[in-house]
Amino acid sequence: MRLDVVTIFPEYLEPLNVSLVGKARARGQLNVHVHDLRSWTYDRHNTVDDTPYGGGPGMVMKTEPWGDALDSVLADGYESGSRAPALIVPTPSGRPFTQELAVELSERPWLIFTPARYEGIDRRVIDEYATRMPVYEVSIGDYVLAGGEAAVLVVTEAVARLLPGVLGNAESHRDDSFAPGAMTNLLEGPVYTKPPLWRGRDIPDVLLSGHHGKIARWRRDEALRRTAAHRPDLIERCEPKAFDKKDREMLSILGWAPDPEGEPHGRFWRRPDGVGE
Ligand code: 6GU
Repeated sequence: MRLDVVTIFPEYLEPLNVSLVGKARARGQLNVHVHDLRSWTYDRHNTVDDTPYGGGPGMVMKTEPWGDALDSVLADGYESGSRAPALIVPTPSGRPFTQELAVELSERPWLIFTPARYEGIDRRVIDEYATRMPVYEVSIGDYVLAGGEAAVLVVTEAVARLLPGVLGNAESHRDDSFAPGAMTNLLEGPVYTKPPLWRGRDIPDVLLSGHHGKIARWRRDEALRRTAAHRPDLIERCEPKAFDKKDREMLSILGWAPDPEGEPHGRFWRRPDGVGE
């Protein structure tokens, strides 16, 4: 996979040299090019922004540097044999970046990222390139960052670990929290390793029992407990048929019941306090 990033802060992308993404690059599984947007400015001040039409606070990134940068990146990529580029535009007004989208992006051969500072990029740039290639405007969460560079790091890491041969044991993406298409997406419960006693704290007995069935059940219960506490929306999204008898018992203890309106066995929703139990 080829990745291009065009930014006014190339140093911000230094983490792409480290850890999983850095190793994938070193192994030739990922071909990363970081470009300084200011290379495509021709005035004394290397201007990349200007005041917004219609007024308002902040500055807007100008069309010409982005247009020249993207034309040049595209020409270079095509010359070196890359094909089927997709443009990834990080923006708080984008669609949510999810594991499902990470999987989709990991199947593309060439991603071009356009992280912006200021109030964003002149809309005509995105509209122009959308006539030539798929454009994904993505947000990494419901908060506002000063720029899209951190989002590029997030998306790149989520995508890179899905590439064939990048993670040690390639079998296990299916079991990731948020693996797409699963009937249940539960958060992982707690994990433990040696020593068995640390500052007076021991390990849940079941994990030392060697009883694989009981261990799997305990892990499932802990996942349900944690998901109910931190992400009740994920419980509500689960297919009810994905819950076995023991799951239903645990959910009941946690204050959840099938929606009686839902036919025939509704999705689980949180019982109003004091009803049922
Ligand atoms: Cl992709 N960019 C910025 N600037 N803020 C964000 C974001 C992206 N995603 C969430 N907040």
